[in-house]
This record gives sequence, C-alpha cells and structure tokens, in this order.
Amino acid sequence: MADQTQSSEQKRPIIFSAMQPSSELTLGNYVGALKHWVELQATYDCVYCVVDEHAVTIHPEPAKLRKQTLDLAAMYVASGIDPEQSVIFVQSHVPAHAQLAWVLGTFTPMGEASKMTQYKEKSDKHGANVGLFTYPVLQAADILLYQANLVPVGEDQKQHLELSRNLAERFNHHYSDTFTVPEPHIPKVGARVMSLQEPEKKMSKSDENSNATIFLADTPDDIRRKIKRAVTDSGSEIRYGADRPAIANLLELYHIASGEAIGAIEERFVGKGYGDFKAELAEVLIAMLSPIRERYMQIRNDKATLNDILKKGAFEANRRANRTLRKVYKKIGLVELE
Ligand code: ATP
Ligand code: LTN
Repeated sequence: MADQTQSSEQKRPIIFSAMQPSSELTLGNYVGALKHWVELQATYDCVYCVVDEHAVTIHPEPAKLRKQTLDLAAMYVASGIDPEQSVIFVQSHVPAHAQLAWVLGTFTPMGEASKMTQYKEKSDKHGANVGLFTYPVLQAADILLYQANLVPVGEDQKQHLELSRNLAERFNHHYSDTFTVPEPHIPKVGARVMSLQEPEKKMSKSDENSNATIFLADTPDDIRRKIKRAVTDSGSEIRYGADRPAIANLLELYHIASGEAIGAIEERFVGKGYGDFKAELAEVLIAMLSPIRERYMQIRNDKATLNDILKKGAFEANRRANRTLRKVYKKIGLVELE
C-alpha cells in the first residue's frame, strides 16, 4: 500500500490548492473551486490545504478561526475530497511553509511585491501590515514546497501565481533546478456563480443581503426560499442570453446541478413561467447539495475522525515539504547537522 502511494505520487502530475478559513463556504466556492478539486483527483496527485496562517493576516477572532479551520477541512471531505487518495491538511501543522516563505522573501524584489493588487485592496480595508504585504510569498511557499505542476485557482489569483512562477524560476536559475514551475489552472467561463440578488456581481460569502448567497450548509428550505426570491429579468421567457444576466445565472446553476444541457432546459420550459422553473431549480440544487450537507454534519460532529484525517494529512505534507525545504537549505548554504 505504501509502495503504491509512492509510485502513483511519482507518476501523476501534482496539484496544489488552498482556501482560507475566513468564513462559511458558498455555492460559488463549491462550483468554482471544490467541485473541480474533487474531479481532479481522478487524474492528479492532489494536495489540498486550509491556509490558516494566511487567514491571521487580518486577525480573526481566535475561537472563530479555530472553528472555521475545522469547518473548512470537514467541507473539503464532505464535498468529495478523499483523504485516502489526496492529502488534506492545515498549513500551520507544516512549519516548512513559514520557513520557505522566509527564504523566498529574500528573492522577492520590493517592487514586485508592491504590485500585488490583493494587498492594496486588503490593506485599504484592514490596514497595512507586513504579513499582508508578504502574503503572496507565503502562497508561493505553499505551492513550491509540493513541487506542484498545476494550481487550480480563480481568475483573481493569477497575479499571485505569476509571482510563484517567477520565484521558482529565479531560484532555479540562481542555484540549480529545485522547484517545479507551477501553471495556474483557471476554470472556464461559467464557473462564476453570480449573486441571486444582483446578478452582475459574483456570489460572495461576505454579501450583506442574506438572500444573495446560497451557503453549502443551507437547509433545503433555505435553498427553496432563496431561489424563490432570486431576481429575474424583464419578460417571462426562460431563455439564456447576455442581455438576461439573472436568468442566465439561474440556467447555469440548473445545468451544473443537473448535468442537463442549457438548450434542453430552455426547451422543456417553453411556455412555462419563472415559478415552475425556480421550483425545479431549487430541487436540483437540493439534490446536489443535500448529500454534501449531510456528510458535512456527520464529519464535523465526529471530532476523532476529523482529527485523524488532519493528522495523517499533516504527516504526509510534512514528509513532502521537508524534502523540498532540506534541498533549499542545502543550496543556499545553511549547515545541516550530522
Ligand atoms: P469573498 O466572497 O469574501 O470575496 P470568496 O468567496 O471569493 O471571498 P475566496 O477564498 O477568495 O472566497 O475563494 C475561494 C475559491 O472559491 C477561489 O478559488 C474562488 O475562485 C472560488 N469562488 C469564490 N466565489 C466564487 C463564485 N461566485 N463563483 C465561482 N467561484 C468562486
Ligand atoms: N490566496 C488564495 C488562497 C491561497 C492559495 C494558496 C490558493 C493561499 N495559498 C496556494 C492556491 C494555492 C485566495 O485568497 N483564494
């Protein structure tokens, strides 16, 4: 068994991705990220992390951070990430992330770090600190430690990925081949779930309007209520079009949840109204999300199993990460004791 893991790890290309435990997950996080992460397990050697050290850059309440870290890990498993097949772990359980980030920081020109747009947005909102400034360097350490070939992320993370690539290339060039240069893996259009209340905005966990966002932990009744209240476009046709952003978003959700082609859905609803369409949409969404919610509640309430999953993940992640870190330390001239 151990040999099998070893050889598949060598053969299959490596995926690394992560989310911050900064709040409850939404349907957008599932459709735009987790669902892909689950599918990628069939082809890749996957490493999925809960980045709690990134989350502390804005000083969340400690009890809340602890809870949300375990919530997110449980949601990974509930969504279908298989701890027997993929590595699931918490960033702070692997000291090598902070250790490599230190080294990579010395290869990051001030000018390059200053260009990061997420830093500018976050420091406007939360006040600037050095941790927020070096956030993308820690992100590069996350990725490079595992020799990831591909990193599935949203469009907004492209700039951070570019920094990770530059750092890998710079280090490899300065010393010798050490890091795999990672490629971003950005889902195709359609993987952007829009708000149910303002369809020109993406669905976001931080939306103030509670009807705008479906959370993965929502009950079937919550989902029915939110879909019923979702805004629609003028006219009454169930037709996809760029001029009809609200209904286009709902049709895409129907397509994602049921697997039925958008054209076929449109045809079935010719002559029917929004009411019928929304009632069916709520049911297909419930069919997709209910098993996740049930598994989530089961795993989240089974502290011992969740702890074991994260312990096993931390063990494997430390093994892989330390292999890379040792190489780096050796190349830059740090003394290794006999
Ligand atoms: P916020 O709502 O506070 O802006 P967020 O929900 O975008 O945060 P992130 O931690 O930035 O949360 O995103 C985690 C992952 O989920 C990213 O890969 C991101 O691309 C994806 N994601 C988030 N919202 C959506 C959405 N509405 N549609 C598709 N993918 C999404
Ligand atoms: N910055 C990312 C979260 C993140 C990440 C990573 C994503 C931290 N480290 C490594 C991919 C790979 C975000 O805000 N979504």
